[in-house]
Amino acid sequence: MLQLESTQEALESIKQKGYVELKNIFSQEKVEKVNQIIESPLNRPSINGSKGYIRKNNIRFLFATLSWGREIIELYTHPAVIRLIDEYVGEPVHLSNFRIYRTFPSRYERMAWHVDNKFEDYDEKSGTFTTHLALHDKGIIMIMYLSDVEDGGFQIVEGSHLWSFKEPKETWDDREKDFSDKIVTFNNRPKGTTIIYDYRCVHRAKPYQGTRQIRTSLFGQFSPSFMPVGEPILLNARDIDQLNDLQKRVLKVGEIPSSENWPIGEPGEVIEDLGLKAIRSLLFVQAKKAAKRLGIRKKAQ
Ligand SMILES: O=C(O)CCC(=O)C(=O)O
Ligand SMILES: [Fe+2]
Repeated sequence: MLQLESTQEALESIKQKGYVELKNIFSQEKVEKVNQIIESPLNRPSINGSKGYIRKNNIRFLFATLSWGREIIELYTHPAVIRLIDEYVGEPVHLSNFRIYRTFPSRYERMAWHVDNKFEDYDEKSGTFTTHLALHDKGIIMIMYLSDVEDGGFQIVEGSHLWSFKEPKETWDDREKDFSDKIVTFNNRPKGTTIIYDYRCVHRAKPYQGTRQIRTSLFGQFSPSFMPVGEPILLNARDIDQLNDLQKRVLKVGEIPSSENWPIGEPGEVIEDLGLKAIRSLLFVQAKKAAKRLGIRKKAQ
């Protein structure tokens, strides 16, 4: 558990370097429990009623992230971590964006250097998200590794929270040579490693390919009150009456979301994942219909 002394140290680290790395803030048992809960849904796509993952490029995102178990809510609302974030930001924060995701190595996909001091709007008609930068205020991102990470880890540009907001720029690949000597890489870390950073820091996930290593992580954006409420948080009724006041505040209970859950993937991506199963299912549905038409099979009620 994070104690006050280390809270002060952590605060100083975020102020000066833009980030702090925390180890063992959650018990291994809790991290393992979360891993058990998410394993099945991260192996079946969300499609036509099955609750699983949403796929975008080489990443699978857990559908309805906080609905799967109390342990996940607890990871997002650790009292000492929230106190640290509140203190850094200067006011009570709320969870505006969140995801649990599994990244697969890829030869083609790479995350750009970017900042996270932003929020999205969702347009129902076109089905598109629009991103807006929030340049002048502090907020925090927490990333926790849920798997051991050898390669493809988080990378951050030390001190970049002190200059990135001076330009209205979301992606920074074109400036890499200017900050390459300030890059810190979080590879070779055990599961449970947690990085907390000022969301104005320039950062990315290190591109990686060739190995079979899969990385599972948790992401949370904690924002001050001037930022919109953010994504809808879908909770299981089982967990609601156990929420304490701090959790209710962080999880924005009673507030109207300002966006949709990001991302919304192309149906084609999960159909590709299903492969032959998708074709078998399509043939099965067609055969059933034909059998009913021909009177070989009784119509379902
Ligand atoms: O997973 C990572 O290492 C970085 C993720 C990230 O920057 C993001 O999702 O905005
Ligand atoms: Fe990011």
